[in-house]
Amino acid sequence: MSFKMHLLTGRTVAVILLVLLLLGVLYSYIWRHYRDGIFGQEVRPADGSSRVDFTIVNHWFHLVASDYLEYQQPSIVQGRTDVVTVTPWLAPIVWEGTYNPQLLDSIYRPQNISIAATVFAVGKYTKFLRDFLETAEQHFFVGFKVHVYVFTDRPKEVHQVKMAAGRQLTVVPVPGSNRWQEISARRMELIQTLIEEKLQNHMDYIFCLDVDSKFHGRWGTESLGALVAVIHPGYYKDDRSKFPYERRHESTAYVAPGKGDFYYCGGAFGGLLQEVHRLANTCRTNFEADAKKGIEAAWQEESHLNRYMLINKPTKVLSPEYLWQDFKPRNPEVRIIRFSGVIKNYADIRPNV
Ligand code: 48C
Repeated sequence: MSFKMHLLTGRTVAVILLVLLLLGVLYSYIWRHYRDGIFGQEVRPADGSSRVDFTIVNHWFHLVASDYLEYQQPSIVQGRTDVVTVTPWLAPIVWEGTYNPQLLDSIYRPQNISIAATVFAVGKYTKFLRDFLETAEQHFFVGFKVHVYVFTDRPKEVHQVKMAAGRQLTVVPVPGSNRWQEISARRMELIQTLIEEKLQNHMDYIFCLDVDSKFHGRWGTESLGALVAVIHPGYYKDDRSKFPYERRHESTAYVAPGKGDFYYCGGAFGGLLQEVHRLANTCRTNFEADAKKGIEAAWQEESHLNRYMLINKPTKVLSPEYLWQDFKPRNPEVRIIRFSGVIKNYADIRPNV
């Protein structure tokens, strides 16, 4: 074979070897990446045996209790018999006396979690901010990193509340409106945008709360979950046929007769950022679709939230302790009122301009 032929064959062999080498590198990269997945890393101890060490990436999967805490032995045969504490889809229903606050705080404190809270005070509703903010400092996730976002068209009227270390407040200016329905409904869009533009990758949880309310008792780590709903104090003993759902099937918030789990309130909901983002985005999209057809659901975004939660079951349900109404006498099963809507003189706060 001529010298030229030898050269050609040599080059061909070299190219084939190079391609094989690259394929080998690519294959091992893909295999390693695939094998590690999102929940665990393959750890190869010195002896070469392979052990998969699952590193839990989500803190709410992994509840590590501290060793030092002494607490009363829990029981699975003795507990509250006057209320139901779990839903048919096995989500906890949080009532006083069904959990240990110190144990929960000792689990969550080392995880350094952060909680955002949104509150809207548009128009004359700024008058509720002082009590809302002052009582939040006393009861809402005390001892944890909290960032309150106040949406208002009157930034100068936001009460300057003294906040503990690790807690802060940001005022978000928004345009006013002379329709309270519009203000209430617009919250979903503003929550969605806030999560997209400011909160994602910075905060872990978010709770969205009505401003015309005050805290009276602990609201803390017992309320944490992926998607958290609060049962409305006005309907928690009623048959679902009495729930004020949107009943026009033209509306995207429609709930058919004979359907429904619990009636949830629009004035308090929360959960992991990505879950609340999905809820807010869905409610906003559906609200806008209705508006295009000239439909406004019976109770605005609360109707859309109830439709959403009927399909996307909440992973934790808070009892009416978490949003009562001051004008209602306290029922015996409500051992503590944690957060409650204040009595309002609508002449004072409407119209809104
Ligand atoms: O900020 C206002 N201004 C209004 O004029 C009307 C409603 N709102 C916000 O929307 C407040 O944050 C209210 O808490 C919320 C709607 N909820 C209520 O009006 C009663 N809690 C049902």
